[in-house]
Amino acid sequence: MTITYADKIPNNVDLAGDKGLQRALEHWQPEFLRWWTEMGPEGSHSADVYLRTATSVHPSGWAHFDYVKMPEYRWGIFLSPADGERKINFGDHLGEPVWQEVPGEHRANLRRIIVTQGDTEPASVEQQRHLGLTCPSLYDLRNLFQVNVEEGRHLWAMVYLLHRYFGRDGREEAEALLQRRSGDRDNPRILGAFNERTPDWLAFFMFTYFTDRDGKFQLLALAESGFDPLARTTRFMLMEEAHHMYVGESGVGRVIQRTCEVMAEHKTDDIARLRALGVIDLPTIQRYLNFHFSVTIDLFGADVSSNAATFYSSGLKGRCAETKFGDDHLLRDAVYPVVQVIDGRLVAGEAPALNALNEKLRDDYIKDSVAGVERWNRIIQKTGIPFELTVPHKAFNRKIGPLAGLKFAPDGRVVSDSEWTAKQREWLATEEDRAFVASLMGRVAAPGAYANWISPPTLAINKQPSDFEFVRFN
Ligand code: BYC
Ligand code: FE
Ligand code: FE
Repeated sequence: MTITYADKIPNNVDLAGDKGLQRALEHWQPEFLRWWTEMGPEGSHSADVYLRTATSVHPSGWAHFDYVKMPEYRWGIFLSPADGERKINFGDHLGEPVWQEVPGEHRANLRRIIVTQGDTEPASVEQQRHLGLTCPSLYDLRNLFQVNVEEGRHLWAMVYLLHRYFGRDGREEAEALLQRRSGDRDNPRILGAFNERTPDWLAFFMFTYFTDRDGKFQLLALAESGFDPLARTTRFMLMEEAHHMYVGESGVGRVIQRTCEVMAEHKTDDIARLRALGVIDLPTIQRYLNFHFSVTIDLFGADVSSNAATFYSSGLKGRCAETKFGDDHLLRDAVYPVVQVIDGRLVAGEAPALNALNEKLRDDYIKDSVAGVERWNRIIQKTGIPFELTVPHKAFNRKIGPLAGLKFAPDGRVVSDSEWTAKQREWLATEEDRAFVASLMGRVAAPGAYANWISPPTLAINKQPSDFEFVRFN
């Protein structure tokens, strides 16, 4: 299970033992680097960045920290250790040994899941590529770059599976992953949220809090897969994912902290005044939150989905923490609550649990998201400011599933088109909000200095002081 760093492509899958595969991946590697040079973080290529690199796949001590030029980052293929006894824990193949090769009858679905997962990784790097130019500190810049290189590695993780297990069409899909572009009209990324812009740092922190958390839950579901190489690769990805969500949660928390300090100091909640003082008012933070939350919960797919049922029954994608459920793991007779719209009203309904697995995962996700928002509220409470952030109702601003196209307030009330038009500006970040936030985004790149709109961090990276030179420009 040790990682071979002597190879051109670092790995713990004995790549050297499969010359054909090694050659194919070594052919893809320069294409990946071309993509990174063109679409990776702008203006970053010659900087030395204090990054962590995986040195072992074991939960303890897998990271090594050092200065790296990002194009020289050792992207590689790391799978969590195999468990020789592992059985399929759900669906029609329940109790059978996990698959080490792709079962023919599930090949197309498996490839589609891997491609969809893989597509989000470079998409997020593309979405974030301009942010380095407006970093609020070297600490934050380094965190952005860390997230970016690891999303690049997540792409490698999926490309390995495509090359190793899907032959020629896998190689073609791996190439297409470098050709689609976030937001491109002709060749966009596959899922909606990955074609939105991430134009400023508040959007970045919201994205890593909310959207990387979709990554966590999808990866948890794939970590249950009966296709063992997918389960093992997603298990290792989850270890990297934790840091991405931390960047988001602490980032938004520091923005809130700073705003509340200025509110308390100047005894004001006047938005114009706070904006003039150079901090982001809490209602604007709420509108950003509403946007990122609603766009992200769309990523779980339709509430009732025959695809989801098929993925589960065929053993490809489980529930988050599948083995913790005390039920039959077949779900043939079970039901699950879903919301329905009847005569323009939201009504509690029910669907076969097998078909409602997207909704189940979305609900798991919502619970996890709400917990962090509560932690943000505690930051506000501690400063004595009477304001509470809330997570909108899951019907709000949906574009996928039966709620799409209907109009709901953040509290879940059905609203008329005219009320939506009148209130939308209170509910979702407006062009004006975004222009204001953009106006704060100057570049702060001296060690130990922080932009006025964000508090310094409270936790160190690898025990380094907060005025550490996390990025050295050359
Ligand atoms: N946008 O039956 P349904 C991450 C399509 S994030 C556009 O409900 P299904 C990361 C759908 O494809 C984790 N289209 O779909 C985070 C289908 O199309 P067709 C990413 C959408 O298949 C931050 C149709 O609508 N991983 O890692 O049950 C930074 C019917 O829908 C969307 C995964 O997603 C959408 N939002 O569910 C970096 C895991 N939603 O067949 C990285 C793999 C649905 O009609 N993916 N559609 O043409 C899956 O498991 C499933 O594809 C989904 C969709 C859960 C996403
Ligand atoms: Fe990722
Ligand atoms: Fe991530």
